[in-house]
Amino acid sequence: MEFTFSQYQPRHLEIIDTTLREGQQSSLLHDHHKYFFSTSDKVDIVRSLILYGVKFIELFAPTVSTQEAADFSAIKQARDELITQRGYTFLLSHVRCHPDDVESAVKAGADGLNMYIGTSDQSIAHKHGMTLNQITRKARDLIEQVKKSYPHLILRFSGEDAFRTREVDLFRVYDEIAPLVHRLGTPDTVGVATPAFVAKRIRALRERYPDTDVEGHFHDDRGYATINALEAVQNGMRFIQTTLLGIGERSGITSMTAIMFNLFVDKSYEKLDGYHIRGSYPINVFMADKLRKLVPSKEPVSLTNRTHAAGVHSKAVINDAGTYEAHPLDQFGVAETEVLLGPLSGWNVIHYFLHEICGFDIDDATAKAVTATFKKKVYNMPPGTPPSQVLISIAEKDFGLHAINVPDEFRGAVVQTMTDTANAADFGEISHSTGIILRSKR
Ligand code: HCA
Ligand code: CU
Repeated sequence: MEFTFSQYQPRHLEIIDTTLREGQQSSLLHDHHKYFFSTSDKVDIVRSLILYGVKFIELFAPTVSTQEAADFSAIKQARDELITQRGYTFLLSHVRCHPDDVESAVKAGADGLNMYIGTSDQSIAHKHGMTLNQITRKARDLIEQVKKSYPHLILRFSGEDAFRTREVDLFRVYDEIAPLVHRLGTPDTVGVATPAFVAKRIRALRERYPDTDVEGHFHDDRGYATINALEAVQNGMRFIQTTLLGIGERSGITSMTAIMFNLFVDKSYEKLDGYHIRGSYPINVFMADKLRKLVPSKEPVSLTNRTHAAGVHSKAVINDAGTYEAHPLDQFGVAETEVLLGPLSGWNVIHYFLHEICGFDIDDATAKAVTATFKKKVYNMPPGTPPSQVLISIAEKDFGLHAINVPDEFRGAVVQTMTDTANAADFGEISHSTGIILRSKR
């Protein structure tokens, strides 16, 4: 049976993931000589997002390349396989207001179209040269045509560079388009918006178009992608575009788990309805692994925020983790039991643990070899042995790894606690040759 958007009751917050569209425009893919995600990477990413609870996934228009067109059907199949388990997930195609893009998306089986045309002076002068009247007419004619031919599609229209578009200009275009679409986008294409500006703009749009949802997409050029998204959501924006780890063009956009985490801290629990927040750190590690990098230290849902290096801090943390950990990161899966070390750990996690946390001098190839040994031994661990202890022993005894020299004042320091209860009896302390102590759940 066909499922349509009209049967769907949107939640308080709907994440529109654009890791495979905006995210693929990230220079990180080039830095890591990867350039694009493989088909199986894409399928894995889509599956993870669906299991996390995301219901809207944005993809490129199939006209972008033959590879993107081919991948669309692989992604669609992965989506279909999860319908029974997780419900329906809508695949949206990011299209220019151009019939070729629209036709290709419809043919590929997209559930909706995310259409856009630049509306700022900069877009008008340097991108397409159309006047606001021409933009409006072009978008309106195409959308009316699309609605007639494909009434089931979910439609969104964005004035690209909306935050450098004067409010009167945006209204002039949106007044005509709003009655025709489900959502109006407000992309901060070049990352100029401030939280106060976002609040004002979103309130104005909500007031003028009370029957049309607004959608956000905030670039991080000023480091405001998280706070701007939060401000928008708190001012009535229901749909927000994010990517895993916030990857995207230049410094990227809002990270999915960063906004989820902040909503939790702000007690906006109703907005987290239907999302598997405990899967937040696992999905970040998974994405980092796909990018051949570590979860960035600036990512709120990261192990870094549970890592304590300074001796005085560590001492306090031993007494009570709350001294330097104000936030419930364990609820977001930053806990050893969720992700860190076990038979399913990838070599990236093992590398992260041994290099970043234990301070071992270890390269990628050795990390892969250690991982293989660990996976064999971890199944034979006696109950109650922390996996970290097994791993450290493999690194030191089987591979002869040496720790980077740790200055005396930090020896005896606790670098990490991954504790999610206050019961000290649950915790073990592991020392290794660096003289640093890890404190983790037994
Ligand atoms: C782009 C620009 C875009 C579009 C966002 C949107 C932006 O790369 O095409 O469609 O709402 O930041 O404006 O990502
Ligand atoms: Cu963008």
